[in-house]
Amino acid sequence: MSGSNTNLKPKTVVKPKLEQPKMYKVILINDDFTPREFVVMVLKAVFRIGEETSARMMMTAHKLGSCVIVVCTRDIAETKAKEATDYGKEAGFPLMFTTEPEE
Ligand code: TYC
Repeated sequence: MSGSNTNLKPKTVVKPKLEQPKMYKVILINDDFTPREFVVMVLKAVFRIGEETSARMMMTAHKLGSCVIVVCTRDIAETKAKEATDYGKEAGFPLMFTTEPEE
């Protein structure tokens, strides 16, 4: 009889796993020439970080050599790092921001 052997068991549902995009750190590198206030200004302007946090991040880089500023997608990290580095370059300072993949 037609339909008598219809399999009513639900098929295994394969839920596709959405891959999380790899995240990248934007890192502020210390140097001996860029004025502290200039570094703080760049952090505020490019990364929209408040005065106090910017000052704290600048001092971390100043004392330890570097400081992670943000973690975001590769595209945004590279764009922001270039924009911030260019700010320094235009003003004649060796201010440097780099990017690296998060562990
Ligand atoms: N070290 C610089 C100075 O003493 C200030 C500075 C801090 C520069 C952090 C870069 O990422 C930096 N003028």
